Amino acid sequence: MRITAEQGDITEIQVDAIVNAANSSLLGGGGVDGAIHAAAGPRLLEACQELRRTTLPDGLGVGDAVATPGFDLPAAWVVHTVGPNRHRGETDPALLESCFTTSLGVAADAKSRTVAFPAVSAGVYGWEADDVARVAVDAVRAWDEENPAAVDEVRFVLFSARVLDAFAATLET
Ligand code: AR6
Repeated sequence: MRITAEQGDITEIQVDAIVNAANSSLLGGGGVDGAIHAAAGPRLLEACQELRRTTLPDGLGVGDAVATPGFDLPAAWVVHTVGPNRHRGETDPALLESCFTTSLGVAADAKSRTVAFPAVSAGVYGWEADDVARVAVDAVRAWDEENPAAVDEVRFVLFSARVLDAFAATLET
């Protein structure tokens, strides 16, 4: 698997699946979640509302993931995951690791060969970028070892230069 890091806006990335740092409601929010809903168009919110009415009446759990189409996005799929929120005392790295591994599994089940991730939990949810980078890179590498050739490429698409630096440094180790 090729694993890269770049600075950019994940809503513009041409991959099979982009991952959304959502919240349990799946009904949108700020940050990357707001940007993805704005770029995908209103059908994304309708698809999320449908999930809430059917399979996820209580919302999506922390560390879990679910796919919807990408609608107006260049990406075919959006894989929504919910990162741990440090401000609520969710400090267990296993929860964040699960966001990355579960999202890769959901993306692979949807036949995605290329997947883009943001820095889940590194914004509103208060995790340090260096910690997110370490957990994310280790999780993706471990998932690739367990699922050889299931996904060809993971791109970490980071909004700020500071977060890109954290991921680039981690990828060198
Ligand atoms: N492309 C890539 N990365 C982005 C983009 C973008 N367009 N926009 C922001 N980021 P956050 P969280 C970066 O807060 O910490 C929402 O309200 C951002 O700079 O989006 O998991 C949800 O609804 C940061 O580095 O996600 C939840 O309530 C990273 O994405 C809550 O925020 C994650 O920041 C989730 O918080």
